Amino acid sequence: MKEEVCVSESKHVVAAEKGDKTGVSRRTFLKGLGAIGPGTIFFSAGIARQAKGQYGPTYTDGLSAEQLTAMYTDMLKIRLWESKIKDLILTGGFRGVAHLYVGQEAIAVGVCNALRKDDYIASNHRGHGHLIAKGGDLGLMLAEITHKATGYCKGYGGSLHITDMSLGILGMDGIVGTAHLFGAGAAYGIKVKGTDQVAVSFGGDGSLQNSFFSSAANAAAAWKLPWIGVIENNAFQIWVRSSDVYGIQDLARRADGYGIEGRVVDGNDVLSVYNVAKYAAEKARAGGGPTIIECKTYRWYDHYGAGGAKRGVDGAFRLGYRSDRELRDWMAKDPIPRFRKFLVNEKVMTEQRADEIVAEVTQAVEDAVAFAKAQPVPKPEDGLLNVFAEGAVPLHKS
Ligand SMILES: Cc1ncc(C[n+]2csc(CCOP(=O)(O)OP(=O)(O)O)c2C)c(N)n1
Ligand SMILES: [Mg+2]
Repeated sequence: MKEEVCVSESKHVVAAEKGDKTGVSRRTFLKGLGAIGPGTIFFSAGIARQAKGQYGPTYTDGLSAEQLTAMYTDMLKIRLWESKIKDLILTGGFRGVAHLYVGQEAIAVGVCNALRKDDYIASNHRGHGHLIAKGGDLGLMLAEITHKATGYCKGYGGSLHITDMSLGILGMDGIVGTAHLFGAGAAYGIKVKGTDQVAVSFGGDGSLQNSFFSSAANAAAAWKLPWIGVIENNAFQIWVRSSDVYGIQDLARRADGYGIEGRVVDGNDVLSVYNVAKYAAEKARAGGGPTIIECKTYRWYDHYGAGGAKRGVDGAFRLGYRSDRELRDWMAKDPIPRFRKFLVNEKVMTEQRADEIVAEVTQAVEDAVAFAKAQPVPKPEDGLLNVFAEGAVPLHKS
């Protein structure tokens, strides 16, 4: 199966490079892409030429050089912003908690770039990356995480509960699996409204373990909802290895039992993730129902916080439940330099431009930190603000 898919892809690329749009249809091709397993490198020069507008629609479906560069920038934003949080935690005085997303950036950026601004995402406890990729503001997010009064949720939510409805961000949630319910629920709302939006939920490999996921998947299948369930298989549920608690290797196979199409993709390859998400979103908009996408990846830090990490150094080592060698092997598959190399090789951007982007994002992160530090903390007397609805009819007449 995997080999067949690769063959049809290369045929398609050759056809596209010749300007021939009659080869493998885009939909068939994208369907095939989703079936390729981790570690497969799909792309060739065709994508860059397409990005420069030399060819008609191919598998990038009009991703411009600007969009590709923006995707690279967003991945860096997640990496540098979260690395800064890790350093702040280690420095002491960081008032908050963080489940770091570092290592998984290609998933959030690949999926969110396949969406429209008015599409919804529902996120989980490891959700900073999802929010940044959907357009979340670095300063407001950091203010919220450090419980400042001007943060996204006025400091009441913290890291696990950031929402921005103007960006279609339905919220993060610390209860494992609930994002799938929120996503499928939003998809039901879309169906009732009759719009062509889609709703995506992000969950880890552990998010398949409870009834939130099964209720969401079952309803989405039965009612053909425009729902995309993204499973970020980062190999662990806290410190429990995923392969120790599942009898199947590809969690996307769970989709079969609900009558949903399941796809497995290399979660460290942003363009592979993008293409599968784009396919799933187009299918959902056209009334084709849900898709479950499993993205194979690895988290670089501990379950939460900065245990095993050092200031200015990537990754958390000597954690006891995983070997340093395993982490180093995954760090060698770092999605960001991999994408940078691709973009430079394909002349989408120069090394110099790539360095400038690193400098710009570094500055943006410093600005976010300065902003968050300068913000006031909530006043104790405001503790009950936003807890009870104001102007509601009283329960009891006095
Ligand atoms: C319903 C529920 N059960 C247990 C927990 C405790 N808990 C928090 S995160 C986590 C592991 C989640 O693993 P996974 O879904 O793979 O996400 P990851 O942390 O790897 O991104 C658990 C068990 C919880 N928050 N909610
Ligand atoms: Mg996990």
